[in-house]
Amino acid sequence: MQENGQKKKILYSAVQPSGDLTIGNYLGAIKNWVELQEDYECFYAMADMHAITVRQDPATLRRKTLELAALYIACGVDPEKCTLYVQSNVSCHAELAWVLNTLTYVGEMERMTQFKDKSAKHADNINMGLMDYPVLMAADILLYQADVVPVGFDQRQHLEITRDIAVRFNNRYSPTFTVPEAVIMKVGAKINSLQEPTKKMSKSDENPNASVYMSDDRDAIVRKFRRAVTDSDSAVRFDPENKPGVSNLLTVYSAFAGKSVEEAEREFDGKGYGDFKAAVGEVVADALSPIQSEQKRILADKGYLEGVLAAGAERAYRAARRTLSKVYRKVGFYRPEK
Ligand code: ATP
Ligand code: LTN
Repeated sequence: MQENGQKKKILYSAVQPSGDLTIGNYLGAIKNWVELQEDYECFYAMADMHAITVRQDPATLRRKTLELAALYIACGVDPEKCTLYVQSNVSCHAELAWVLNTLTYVGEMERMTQFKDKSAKHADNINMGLMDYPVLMAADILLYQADVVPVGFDQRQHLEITRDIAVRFNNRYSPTFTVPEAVIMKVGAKINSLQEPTKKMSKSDENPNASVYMSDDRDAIVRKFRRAVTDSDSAVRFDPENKPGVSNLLTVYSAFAGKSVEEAEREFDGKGYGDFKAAVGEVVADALSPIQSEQKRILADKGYLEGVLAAGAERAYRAARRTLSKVYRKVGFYRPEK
């Protein structure tokens, strides 16, 4: 309940515990979650069921799931205010995805940009799960009747298909799902690679210099920004079309320093790329260092983290089950009275 007695709107988001998170994941998603948690009833998941659509080492996946939970909390997600849980702990996700599959067309899934990209990248493992990924994501969101879903720019298409599936179900049966809105921030929704600044920064990039990881130490951070690809002119000016490298660094700097891009441009007016890149490295390292120590502290407290995730799974299950029971009734699944 809000102070004015109105029910809070519902927010849902998730990140896959695959690989090490980059500052793109942080700026595009998690940083905004922290800002939004005061105003919404929030559900934040570790999407391990999505992660296995590409091959994962089991022990690593389990470890990364806990590390991701600790990272959410270290970034400021408050488990007292939000429901934080592991996707596979709530069986309703897979169950709703099955029903939604029957309202989704193969052609639609084949056209998804991420499916095409990941199929090209993992040509030896184009599995059904990879293709069905957006339907599972729709199930995640619709189970909780989410009003808003804060994600980075690359997830926009998945949100569109989620809305289509929700409307389709509501029309075929009767109003059941809230049709969610994507929340894509103006700054930080697409952080690009430091080596190929027209491509998104990705946690699965093979070149370690292309991405800054949330776990990188100060030396690595400063070094990666120093080596970031820029153009040959030397003005620190925001112009994504002609100066993608510098513009990407200005976005990173302004997001971490809490300044507007214009302010950042003024600050580096007349200074060369060397000074600018060093300043970006410092501001990012200063921001990440307390998050890293906090994550380490939380991970060492196994009992605490387990308690948070057990309570989160239970709360999530209760909300999800309510929606799933409604869905099963509407599609005509028989259930014995006793
Ligand atoms: P992968 O590269 O392994 O496919 P990913 O880095 O895209 O993974 P996800 O778990 O798919 O990571 O995404 C988690 C969240 O981070 C999503 O909301 C996504 O939109 C956001 N995100 C990912 N990369 C960026 C980026 N470069 N800039 C801004 N947001 C991003
Ligand atoms: N596919 C998302 C992760 C994700 C997600 C979700 C995001 C899984 N389920 C539900 C928002 C809502 C990604 O960011 N790659």
